This record gives sequence, C-alpha cells and structure tokens, in this order.
Amino acid sequence: MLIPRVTVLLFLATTTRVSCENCPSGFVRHVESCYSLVRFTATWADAAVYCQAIGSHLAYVETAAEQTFMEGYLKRESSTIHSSGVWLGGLTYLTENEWQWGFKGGRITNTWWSPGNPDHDGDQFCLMLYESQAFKWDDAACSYGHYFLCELELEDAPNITGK
Ligand SMILES: [Ca+2]
Ligand SMILES: [Ca+2]
Repeated sequence: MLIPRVTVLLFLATTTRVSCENCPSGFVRHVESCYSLVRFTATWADAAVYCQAIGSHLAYVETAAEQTFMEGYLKRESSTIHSSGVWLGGLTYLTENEWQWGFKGGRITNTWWSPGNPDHDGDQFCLMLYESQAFKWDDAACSYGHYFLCELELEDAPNITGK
C-alpha cells in the first residue's frame, strides 16, 4: 500500500512544480523573471506599493528581449486591459529627464520610447507602456490610474513561494 501512495505524491509534486514554472500563482514566466499583469487601475505610487506588498516590484524592462516579450504578452492580453497604458517601474526626477528604475536605482540606459516621447506633456514623471503605440514607452502623469506589471526575478522567488 505504501508504494502507490508515494508514487501519487511524487506525481502531484512534479505536476505542481511544472505547471507554475517556479513562478508564484498569477505570474507568468519569461527567462529568469516572473510577471503579473495587475488588472485594476492605480496611480504609479500605489502600483509600486502593491507590487512590493506581494514580494515583487513594478517591472524593469532592461533588455530588447524583455521589451519584445512585454509587447507580445500585452498584445495577447489587450482585450483584458482597460486603461490606456500599463505602468513600469521607471520614473524621472522633476524635469531633468534622467530616468531610473524605481527602488533599484541607476539610470535607465536602454529605452524604447514611442514616437514623440518623452514629451513631458504636463507633469509626466512616470513610465508606462502605451497601448495605442504597440506598448512602446510613454512618460505619463504619475497620478493617473493605469493597470500595471509586477516583476519578480526568479532567484528571489523562494522568498515568496516558501520553497
Ligand atoms: Ca526585468
Ligand atoms: Ca508622454
């Protein structure tokens, strides 16, 4: 009786591990990160706090491959996105146009701005992916409500999955 029970448990453990691809529930994996598209509107600051509260951060798009993945992912999900853009973790300090990744710090060097941006049209100090521009970047007013993307680097995943 013991052996079949162990076999079943091993099967369940394996199935669970593969199906979530080492990302927490609600996250999708790409390379070494897990991403969650959060489907309610929040200001940039509230979105940043929300991502932190679930053990992640507003997404940092740092490579061309990551930007390409993000564009494809959001295009596939676009019917569920009810805001004009999706927040990323970038912000700029006043009008210096020196962009940095939120809590991580350091200047943003690789950029994928949409045509005409960043335009500082009013108080646009926060970074979002602009749906009408194929999810290229736009500088946007931080106080506006948008959906947002949380990111969790996979090496940090055990901290929130408890493994
Ligand atoms: Ca990233
Ligand atoms: Ca803009």
